Amino acid sequence: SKYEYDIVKVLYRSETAVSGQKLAEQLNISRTAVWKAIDALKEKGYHINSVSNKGYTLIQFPKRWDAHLINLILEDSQLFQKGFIYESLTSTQDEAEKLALNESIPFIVLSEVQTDGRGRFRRNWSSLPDTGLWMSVVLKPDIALHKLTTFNLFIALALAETMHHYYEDVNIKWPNDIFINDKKLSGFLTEIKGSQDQINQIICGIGINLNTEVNQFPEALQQTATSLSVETGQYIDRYQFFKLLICNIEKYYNKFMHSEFKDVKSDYERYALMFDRTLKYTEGNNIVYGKATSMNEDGTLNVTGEDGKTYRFISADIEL
Ligand code: BTX
Repeated sequence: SKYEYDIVKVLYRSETAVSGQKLAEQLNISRTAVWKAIDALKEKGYHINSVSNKGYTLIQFPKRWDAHLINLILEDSQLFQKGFIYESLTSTQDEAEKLALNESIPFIVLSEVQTDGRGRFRRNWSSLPDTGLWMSVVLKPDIALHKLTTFNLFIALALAETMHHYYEDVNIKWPNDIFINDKKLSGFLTEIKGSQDQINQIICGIGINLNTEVNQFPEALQQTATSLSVETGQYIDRYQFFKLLICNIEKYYNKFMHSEFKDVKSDYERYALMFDRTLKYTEGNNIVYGKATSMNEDGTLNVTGEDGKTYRFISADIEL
């Protein structure tokens, strides 16, 4: 019925159970209409708890992304005004770029499936339905190009902090990935628009495996990829995750705009997985096996190579 979304909205906003009586009064409908709508919502995959004498509580959102719900959550965001939700896209990056032509304020794009999801250097990003979060975040800052170099560092912190809420030992693989137990849980990439040395648009594409089972991953990824549900042993409510993620992106985007990397460097280093172990670093044609020793205040990484030389990487590809 047309009241379903109104009921969801009231339950979502309420911290305590809401009685059928109160819902009926608030929406100016009959108790029967309330029961019917609640039943229909349960049918659609909402977990709604009903306790006699107390009322209804929204326990869990349905599985699929829904534009109403995403925009309901975004009502609490100071940064993002709108969410564009799709069943299937080639890549949320492509769609975000098109939409950005007509939007002057930050927004997000989510798709249930990506048929041509991409990673860095045109690599493929596996984006199955229901299991993950495939999102592009469009930001409209007005910043000098040199400031952009730290953007990825702040985004990595937003992601790591969100996942840390679900799992204790989360790691950042500098500069673009989140790992748990040495397996890839998430990756992101940043595409920009601007002129000369000024940036006025950032499109950050974020991919996170949430409820993927190991055997659902393409075979080539089964040894190297993981999901939050595999690691925690729990089903992840994608809406609750989304809500927390948006909150953290907002928090770290503000930090990016108003402070410097050195202010969060120690937080970053606590998450980082590169220290005290030999890894393979590729930057351009340069391949180095070495151990990261420290980070610099500009976010670059110091690595001592097996050849004894010291390297300072700006953005290397790291293999475990
Ligand atoms: P990346 O180049 O670091 O990672 C791509 C590599 O990661 C692939 O070559 C593959 O080995 C591995 N991989 C592919 N899919 C997965 C997966 N689901 N889980 C774990 N490992 C995987 C990282 O690039 C940036 C990825 C950004 C993805 C988002 S999704 C929303 C947005 N739209 C889009 O097309 N890309 C971004």
